[in-house]
Amino acid sequence: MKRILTYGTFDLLHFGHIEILRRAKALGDYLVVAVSTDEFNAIKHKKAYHDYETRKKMLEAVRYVDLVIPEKTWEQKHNDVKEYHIDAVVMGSDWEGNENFECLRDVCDVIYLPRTEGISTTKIKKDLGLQNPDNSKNQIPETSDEHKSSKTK
Ligand code: C2G
Repeated sequence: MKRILTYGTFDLLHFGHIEILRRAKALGDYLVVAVSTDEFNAIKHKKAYHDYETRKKMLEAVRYVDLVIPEKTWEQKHNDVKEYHIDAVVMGSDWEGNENFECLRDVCDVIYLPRTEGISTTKIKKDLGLQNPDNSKNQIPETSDEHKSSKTK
C-alpha cells in the first residue's frame, strides 16, 4: 500500500485544493492530509476564515482523503513520515524546492504537482468583494494561498 502525505491550510476549500487532493491520492492508495492548526497558521502569517476543527471536518468529507492530522510546526514532517509510514509527500508547485520539503528526500519521495491556475482563497475573497471600501483589508480574516516560496522553518 502506497501512502501519501500532503500539508496545507485548506481554508475556504476550493477546486484547487480538491485537485491537489485528487492527484495526490491518484499517486498511491492512502492519503494523509496534515491541516494547519490555527496557531500554526499564525506562525505562517495566515488567518483562516474557518477554524481548525471546521477545516478538518471539511477535509474528512472529501472522498480522496483517508486521514486528517494536525500540522502544528514546520519541524514535524520527518516524524509524520515515520509515524504514518509515508512513501511520498506531495505538494503544489508553489512549494517546489522549498527546504521544508526538500529535506524529506532522505526518508521519502517528494513530488510537486502543478498548481491549479486561476483559483485561490484570496482570489475568491477579492472576487466576492469581501473587502472594506478602502480595500485596506478584508472584511473576513485574511488568508491567502499565495505565499513566498522562500518560507523557511
Ligand atoms: N494548491 C494548488 N492550487 C491552488 C491552490 C492551492 O495546487 N490553486 C495547493 C497548494 O500548492 C498546497 C495545497 O493546495 O499544496 C494547500 O494550499 P494552502 O491551503 O494554501 O496551504 P499552504 O499555505 O500552501 O500550506 O507546511 C506546508 C504548509 O502547511 C502549506
